[in-house]
Amino acid sequence: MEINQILSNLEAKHPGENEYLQAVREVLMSVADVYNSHPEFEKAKIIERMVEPDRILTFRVTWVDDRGEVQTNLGYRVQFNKAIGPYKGGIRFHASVNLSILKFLGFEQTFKNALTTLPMGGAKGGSDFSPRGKSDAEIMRFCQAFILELWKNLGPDRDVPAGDIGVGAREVGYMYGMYKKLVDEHTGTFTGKGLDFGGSRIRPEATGFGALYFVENMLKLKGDSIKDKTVAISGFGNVAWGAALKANELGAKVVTISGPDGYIYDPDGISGEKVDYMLELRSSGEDIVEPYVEKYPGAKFFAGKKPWEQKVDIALPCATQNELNGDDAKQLIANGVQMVAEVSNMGCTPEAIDAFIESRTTYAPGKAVNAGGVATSGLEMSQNAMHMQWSAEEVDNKLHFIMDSIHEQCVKYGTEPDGFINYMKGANIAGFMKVAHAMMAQGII
Ligand code: 2IT
Repeated sequence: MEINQILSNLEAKHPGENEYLQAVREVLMSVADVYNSHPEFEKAKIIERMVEPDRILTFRVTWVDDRGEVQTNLGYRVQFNKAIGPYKGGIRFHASVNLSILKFLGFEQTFKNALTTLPMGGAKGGSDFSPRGKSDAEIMRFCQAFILELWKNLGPDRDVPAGDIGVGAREVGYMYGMYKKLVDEHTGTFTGKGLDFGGSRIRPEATGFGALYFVENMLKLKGDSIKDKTVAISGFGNVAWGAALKANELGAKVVTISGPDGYIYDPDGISGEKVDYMLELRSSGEDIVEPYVEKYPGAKFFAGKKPWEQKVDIALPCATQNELNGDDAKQLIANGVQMVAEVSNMGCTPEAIDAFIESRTTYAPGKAVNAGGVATSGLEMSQNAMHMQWSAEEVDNKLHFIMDSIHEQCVKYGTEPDGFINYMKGANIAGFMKVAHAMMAQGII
């Protein structure tokens, strides 16, 4: 069947699931030529099978808040594809969470995990529970209630969750604690655990570190380096923090971070204790960045705006899906941006990606750039299975090697006749080919 026909059938079947349809469209358009040159894929209906999750779990999560009121949220786990390994992917707690968002994330995760070189299938889960303003005790009760429903479907060789937006070490600790109480086995079925109970060194930093290793690779190929480049980062969570740390370490100057309330522009650079302060801002639980300017008066706060209006060399969206749109892209291009690397999942809208590719601005998608996070989760699984804990240096070296390899795969499949590297196409084709070959080898199941 024609790719366009598959897409319109999917739109008819899942109306209104915009994020999911957006993610699927991007991958299918990228792989259309390759797909059409492999009639055996079409015969086995590889695409029709790949775009639907293996299984979707939906459940009610009821818990009691600090005032004694009963609260009910929705919980989900989308087990998308296990052709190359056990289901693997994060859990998101955010008011915006719905099935479309988790299906897009699970779909992306499948290809991202394929790119990591490690044997992991794709999944994503979460809840519309908002951690904003919740007490520690409320977060714990919610995490426990969530796992009481989900635990039966998890396991070290079955489905291994981790963090995502709204889920960090604290939430993973509470979820893993309840999981372990129920199964009575210490098999490390979550990643992003605390260092004292099976967590991996460098996992908190890994998404940001990996992203900067990827950016270094892109610059190196252009005969350039990141030293003295100005960098705009959005977000101020775990991913933005790791990216800011590594960007500074490599000699770049980070000038922005952002939150739902607006963005901070700090012309002196966000480095040293200012990067540590991001963690403090985050742990306040208020989800705002404005207090930064009270602490560091040399910086400016722009209420309700996004950092993409600043003139920078490199833009790193690190917040959430579709956070950089066509107008933002045009503004960045007009200001002479040299490179845009998505660290958030699907951070750019299709219009933004088109604008970058048309103007031959180097752009790389989240599934390649941010894969260091889940790759290090894979390394945590290996350490748990071996009952070992590696040094930070050992994990970091492996992460670096994996990011170099992902970059290589993108260049292999994404180099266009004029020499421009279409990283989106490269990442999509490389990920697709691996999953498709694994599915072909395992028969019609
Ligand atoms: O989007 C992602 O890759 C993550 N949230 C991390 C997933 C993981 O299993 O570490």
